[in-house]
Amino acid sequence: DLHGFLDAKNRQLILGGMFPLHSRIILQNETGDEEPKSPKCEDFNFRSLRWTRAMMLAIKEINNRKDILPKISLGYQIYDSCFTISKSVECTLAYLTGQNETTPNFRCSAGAPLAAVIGAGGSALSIATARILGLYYFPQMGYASSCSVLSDKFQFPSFHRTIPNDDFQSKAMAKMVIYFGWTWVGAIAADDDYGKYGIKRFKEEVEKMGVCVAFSLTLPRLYNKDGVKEIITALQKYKGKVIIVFSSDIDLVPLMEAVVESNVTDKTWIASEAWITSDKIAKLEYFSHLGGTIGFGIRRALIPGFEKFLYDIHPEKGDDELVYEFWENAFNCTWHSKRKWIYTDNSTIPKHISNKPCTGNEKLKDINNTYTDVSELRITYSVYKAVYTVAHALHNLDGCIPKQGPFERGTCASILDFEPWQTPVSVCSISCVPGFRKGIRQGEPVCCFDCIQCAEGEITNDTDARECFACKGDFWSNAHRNECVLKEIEFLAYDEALGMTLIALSVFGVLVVIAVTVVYILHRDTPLVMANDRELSFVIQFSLVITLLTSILFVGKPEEWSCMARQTTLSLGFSLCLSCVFGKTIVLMLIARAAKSKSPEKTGEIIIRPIHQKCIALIGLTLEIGICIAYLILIPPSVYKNMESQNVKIIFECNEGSIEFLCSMFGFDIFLALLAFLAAFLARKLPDNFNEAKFVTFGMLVFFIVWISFVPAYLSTRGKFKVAVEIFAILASSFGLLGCIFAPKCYIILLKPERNTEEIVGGRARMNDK
Ligand code: TCR
Repeated sequence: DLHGFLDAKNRQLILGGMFPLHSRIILQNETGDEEPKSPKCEDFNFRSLRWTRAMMLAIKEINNRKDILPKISLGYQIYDSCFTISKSVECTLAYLTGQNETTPNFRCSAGAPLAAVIGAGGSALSIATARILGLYYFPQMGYASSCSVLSDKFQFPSFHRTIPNDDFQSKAMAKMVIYFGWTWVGAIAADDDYGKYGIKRFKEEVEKMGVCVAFSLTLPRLYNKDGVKEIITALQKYKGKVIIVFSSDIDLVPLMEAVVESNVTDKTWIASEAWITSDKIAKLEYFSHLGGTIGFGIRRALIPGFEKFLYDIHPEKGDDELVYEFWENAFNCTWHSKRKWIYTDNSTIPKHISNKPCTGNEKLKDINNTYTDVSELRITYSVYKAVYTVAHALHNLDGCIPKQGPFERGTCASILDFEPWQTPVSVCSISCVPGFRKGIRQGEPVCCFDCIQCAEGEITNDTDARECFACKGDFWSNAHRNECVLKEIEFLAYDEALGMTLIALSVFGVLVVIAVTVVYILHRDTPLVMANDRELSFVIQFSLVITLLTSILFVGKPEEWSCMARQTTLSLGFSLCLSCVFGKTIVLMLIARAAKSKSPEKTGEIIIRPIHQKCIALIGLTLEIGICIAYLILIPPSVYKNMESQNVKIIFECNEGSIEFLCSMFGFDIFLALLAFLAAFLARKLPDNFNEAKFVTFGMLVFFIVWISFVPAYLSTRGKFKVAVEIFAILASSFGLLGCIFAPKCYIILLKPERNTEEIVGGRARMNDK
C-alpha cells in the first residue's frame, strides 16, 4: 500500500562509503584551459571491491535483523576514492552538499538522510576528509586508516575507526628489531601520513634503544624514476640486512619492480601491515627478493555467508557500472555494447584488456581472483565491523529515552533528522528549561520570548512553562528553581566550628576561675585574700563559673527547657556576682570616707560587718530570683520556628516571651553594676598600695562597654549569629570581671608575695579578722 511504502521510504537512512576501487587518477586537462572535470580513474582494485561488498553485506544483514534498527532500513551510497586525496575530498563534498554532481558508484538509496560515512581508506585520505567532515561533526568510521594522528580528537572530532592505531605497530616493529639484535637498519616511508608517522614512531622507539638507522628515505609519490633510483643506490650501498618499509602496497610496487630489476638481494624486509598482506607484492616474481619478509597483520576473521555474497555479483543484475569494469578486468574481456554508452568519453579499450567480447556467461568460480578470496579477511572484516558499529550507534540513538538522552537537558536526537553532531534548529527562541518561565517580548510573535528564571521560592518543573508556582509551608525552591525542597534548618550547633569555639572559650574560662579559686584556697590565710571578706570572693568566683557555663545553654538546638533556662541563669549569675562586688565596694567606699575624715582608728566602727556584706549580696540575689520566677510563671520564653526573617531557612530560636521581664531582669543586673561602679568610683582614691577599688571601677567599665556594644550588634544580626553575639558578650564580660577583679590579686599572691603584707592592704585585713 502507498502509505506503507512512503513510510518505509521515510524510515530510511543512508550510510556513505569510500573505497579505493581504482588505484590512481588520470589527469584530464593538464593545460588548464578547459572547464575542470572530475578526473577518471584507472587500475581496477579487486581487493577494494571485496571491501565494498563487505559493507553491502553488512547493511543487508542489518536490514534483515530484527534486533538492530528494527524500524529503520539502511541504504548506502558508495564512492570510489581512487586512492587519491582530491577524489575523496570531492566525494566528501558531495556527501555534505547532497548534490549528486558526482554520481555514486554504488547506490541503493531513495533520497534519505545520510547518517555517517564509512572510510575513506588510507590515512592520508581519511585525514583530508575528516578535516572537512569534522567541521560539522559528521560521523566518520575509518576501516583502514591506522595513522596515529587520527586519534587526536581535537583535530578530528568526529572520526572513529575499527583498525588499531599504528603506534602499536611501530612499537612492535621496534621490539622485533631489538629482539633480533639488529642495530643497523634502513627505513623507507611512503610519502603520506601513514608512512611518515609510522616510520617516525619506529625510529623514535629504536633510537631510544641504541639502534642506528642507516638511512631513512621517502618513496616518491608518483612513479618517479629518479626517486626510486636514489633508493636503489642507498640499498646497494647499505651493508646491513634489515629494511623497514612503512607503505601501502600500491605505492611500493614501483620500488619492488626496481629492486627486482637491479637485483638487490640478500635483504630482510620488515613490512607494515598495509603491504604484508597484499597480493600486489606477494608475487612469484618478487619471491627471490622478498621471501622471508616479516610483518604484522591485523586480526583476521570469518564472515559467514560472505563468500556466497561475493559470488552473487553479475553486471547484468544491477546497474552499477563498476561491475562491468570488474567483469572486464576479471575475465580479460570487453563489453563492447556497454563501452559505447557507459564509458562515454573513453571508449577506447585499455591496453591491459583484451578485445575478446564478454558474454556474461563467464563463471567467477573458474578463475582465481583476489575478489573472491575469503581466506584472509582483515581489512574486509574491519569494514564489516565499521558498518555494524555505526548501526549499533544509530540503534542506541533510536532507543534513546526522552529526558535521559545524552544531549542538552537530557534530550534525544530524532533518528531520521538528527544532526551530524546531533544543530540547525529553526526557532526564534530556544525553549525554556524547567526553572525558567517564558517572558513575553512586547510586540513580537509568541515564538519569540525570553526565559526568565523563577523568583526565589517559586518553581516550575516543565519545559516552556508560562508561570512559576510558589513553594508552600516548610518548602523552598532549590538553586535550579525546578523543585521545592525542605527549607534548611538553622541554629548554632555544637558540632560546627563557631559553636565549638565558643564552648571551648567558656570551658577555658571556667578552668581559669577554678585556678583562681585554687590559688585563693592555698593562700587563704594571707592578708590579701583575707582582706574584704574572702567568702564573698569565693561566691564571685562561683557566680562567674555560672555565667560562663550558661553560654553553653545558648548553643545547640533550642528546647523549651533551654530557652527557659538560658536568660534566667545568666541574669542570676550576674546578679549574684554584681551584688557581691557591690557588697565589697561599699566597704571600700566607707573606708575611703573614713580615711578622708582622717580618723583611721574609727574605721572599725563605721565598717559594716562582713555579715552585712553577705546580706547585701543575698538581697540582690533574692530580688533577682523573684523577677525570674515571675517571668517563668507569667510569660515564659519558648521555642520558636522563625520562617519570616529568612526565606531559605527556618531559624530555630527562643522567643523571649516578655521583653518587659527580660529587660527588668537584666535591668536589675545593670542597676547592681551601676551601684558597684559608683561605690568603687568613690573609693578609688583609697590610700593603700593595692588599690582594689580602681580595679573594680575598671571591671565595671568593661562590663558596661561590652553590654552597650552588644545591643547594636545583637539587633543587627540574624539567625544563629544572634545567639553567637550574645554568647560572645557573656564570655567577654565574664572574662572582663575575672581579669579586673582577680588577675591583679593573683599577680601579687603568686609573683610578688613580699607585697602580700598587712601594710599593703591597710586596715582592711584587720577589719576582716573581727
Ligand atoms: N593503514 C593504511 C592503509 C592500509 C591498507 C591496508 C591499504 C592499511 N592496511 C591494507 C590496503 C590494504 C593500514 C593507512 O593508510 O592508514
